[in-house]
Amino acid sequence: MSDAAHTAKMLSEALPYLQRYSGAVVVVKFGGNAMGDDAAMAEFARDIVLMRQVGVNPVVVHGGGPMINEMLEKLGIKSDFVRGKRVTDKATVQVVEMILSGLVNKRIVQAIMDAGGRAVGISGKDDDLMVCEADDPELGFVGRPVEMNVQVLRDLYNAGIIPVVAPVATGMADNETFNVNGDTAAGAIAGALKADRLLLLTDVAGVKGADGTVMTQITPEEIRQMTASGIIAGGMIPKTETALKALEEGVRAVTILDGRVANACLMELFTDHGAGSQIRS
Ligand code: X2W
Repeated sequence: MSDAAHTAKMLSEALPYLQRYSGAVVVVKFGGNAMGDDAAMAEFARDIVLMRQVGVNPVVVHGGGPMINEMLEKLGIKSDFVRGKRVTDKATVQVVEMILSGLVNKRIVQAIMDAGGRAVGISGKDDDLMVCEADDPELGFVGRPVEMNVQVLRDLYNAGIIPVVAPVATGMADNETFNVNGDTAAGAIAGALKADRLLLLTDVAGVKGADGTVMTQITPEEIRQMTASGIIAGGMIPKTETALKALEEGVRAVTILDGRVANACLMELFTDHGAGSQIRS
């Protein structure tokens, strides 16, 4: 088959998926480990703009852990993680906000604009999108979302603008800033929007079962059993916990997938094969 015929066939095969997701709200968590170089960033942005072009309402929520680490190191600030979350003191939270709301957020906004889309970068502070309490006294200024005000996101996507959200939030008291785990923030936003899909883009292929291969479909019950038996461990735990919570809050399906794979989001939404591990009841 010629290249042109192949491309036309692919587009034709995508029709049922394009129809299914027209008007859908898809929250995409773009983790720092999935970001890669400028070419990978440009490709991610193209996928997001394509989603928007075919009538999906994408909402991007990003991380940036490795970029925060790099700046903390430059500044000589030591940083520890407890149960997958960064212990965050006053000096650290300032660096987190600078890097996430500044550097990383604007890099993604710029990439989406370069791909021909419209994007506006905000953080959980803007319009009180995500109001937090301290998650755990041991972690300092790490926030747990307690109040979500997602109308600003609807206003943006209804106007044709792709929201890009940094996981930094306001506290209940004045002048508090919280560092929120990116997966937690994406799950809370997807739950509050009752999104059709939450895609968690990371640097592993998905959730591995007892035999070490990636499971393509998993139920919440299987996740609970695999966590209890230690098959799901380490950095995967915050992701699967986020997935279960988002499903409870009304998200239809959550997929954990490798964001470094070319066109990961498109493969997941618009092909028979999908990508990564999809969790749904
Ligand atoms: C994260 C926020 C960034 C993040 C941090 O300080 O690294 C907490 O751990 P990735 O790239 O998605 O890991 N916050 C509380 O989640 O980045």
